[in-house]
Amino acid sequence: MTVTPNSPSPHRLPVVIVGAGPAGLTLGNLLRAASVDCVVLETESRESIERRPRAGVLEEWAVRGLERHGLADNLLARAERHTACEFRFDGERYRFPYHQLTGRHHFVYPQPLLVTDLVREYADVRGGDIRFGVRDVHPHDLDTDRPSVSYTSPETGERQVLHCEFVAGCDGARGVTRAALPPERARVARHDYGIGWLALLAEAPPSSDCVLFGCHPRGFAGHMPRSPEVTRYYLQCPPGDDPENWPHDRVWRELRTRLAAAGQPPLTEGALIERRVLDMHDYVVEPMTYGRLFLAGDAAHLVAPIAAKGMNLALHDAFLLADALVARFTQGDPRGLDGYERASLRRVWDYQEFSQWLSEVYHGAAAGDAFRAGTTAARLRRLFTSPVAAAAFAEQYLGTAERY
Ligand code: RFL
Repeated sequence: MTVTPNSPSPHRLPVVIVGAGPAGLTLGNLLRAASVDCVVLETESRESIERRPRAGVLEEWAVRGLERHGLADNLLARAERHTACEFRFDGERYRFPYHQLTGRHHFVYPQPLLVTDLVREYADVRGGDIRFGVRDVHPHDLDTDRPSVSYTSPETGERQVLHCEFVAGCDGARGVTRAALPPERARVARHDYGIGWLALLAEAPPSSDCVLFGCHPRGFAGHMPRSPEVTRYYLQCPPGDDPENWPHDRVWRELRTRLAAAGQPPLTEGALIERRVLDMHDYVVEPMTYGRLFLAGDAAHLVAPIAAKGMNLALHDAFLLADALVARFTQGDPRGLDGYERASLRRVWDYQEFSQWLSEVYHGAAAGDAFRAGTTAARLRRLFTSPVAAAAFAEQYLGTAERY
């Protein structure tokens, strides 16, 4: 397909995309490929979004979706395939071979690498217009058929206005587009877990070939390989805890205790290059659409990193919204846009429910409640004694249900 470059000063753009994370960049690439003109606005610099460490686990359907649109060449060449995860509890290890059960696997590819690939493809290969470092972004007139987005240019300090037909709000959990929903129309369904996770990145090779979940009376610990040099770890901690309370020695002592399993070699330690506390919570904003505004990704729904689902949901929205906008612009067909929210939220709520379920598995042993500790242990045992329970878990963990 021939792709024309964006015109230098488009009069009325089909789409303005606010935010250059996985959702906004995937949407931008798909629109460019279908010759639907758009501009992406991003508050950070290119270097900053290409370095921001976050997710790493991608589900197979999401990778296949990127591949179908020519966006997965590097990913397929470099990502690791994960075929199992391991629970550690009562001092033993229990390997859960999900590939053996389902024929499916996870891809592990750090989010900064995916973002780097998507920016390069959008800006350098497909000639897309992306404006970094913009400030004070505001959407306007969303409930009319002539919306616009204004921002302050970092080069000139002047206000610029982009007139458009649709606005895609892909600006993440701290963006501005969600706030454009009138409060009387918006409902934010929120769930607080009442726990914190100390999220760590260690300059250390993984200590196992797979993801490890330590379900320990002192609290949850997680081990997530990211690359041969870097490993993500998590430690359950009080919500709002200060990362300064977690010096190097304390971190590694807790990780060793909570991830201990008979006969296993000690963890490979390394310098901690990221240390931040996440207050674990989920939310879903409804409606996800308002007039000419369509929210996508974390702007619309956040799922705590318990089950590694957030980036996958951001990509799911981008695929749906791109298909819907392309159908609207190329065939005048509005049905995709009309059904966008419903199609997105079915998977979103399913993943939210799974995260809640899995949270109890991770955190129940440390709840300080003998009853919850007992039911958590039963949940864990069931995964390794009941093939039906194992199959159901694998389907949810991998996001492979036939219908949502
Ligand atoms: P993003 O990635 O937050 O991108 C939003 C972009 O919008 C910009 N922005 C604005 N731009 C213009 N105007 C404004 N007013 C703006 N305000 C903000 C931001 O600078 C940013 O560039 O949202 P998106 O695209 O919806 O993608 C969501 C994912 O990033 C997120 O769900 C995942 O990172 C969640 N997540 C994980 N998801 C997975 O699927 N698998 C994982 O393994 C996984 N691990 C994680 C995670 C999130 C984590 N944190 C930090 C909460 C691990 C962690 C530690």
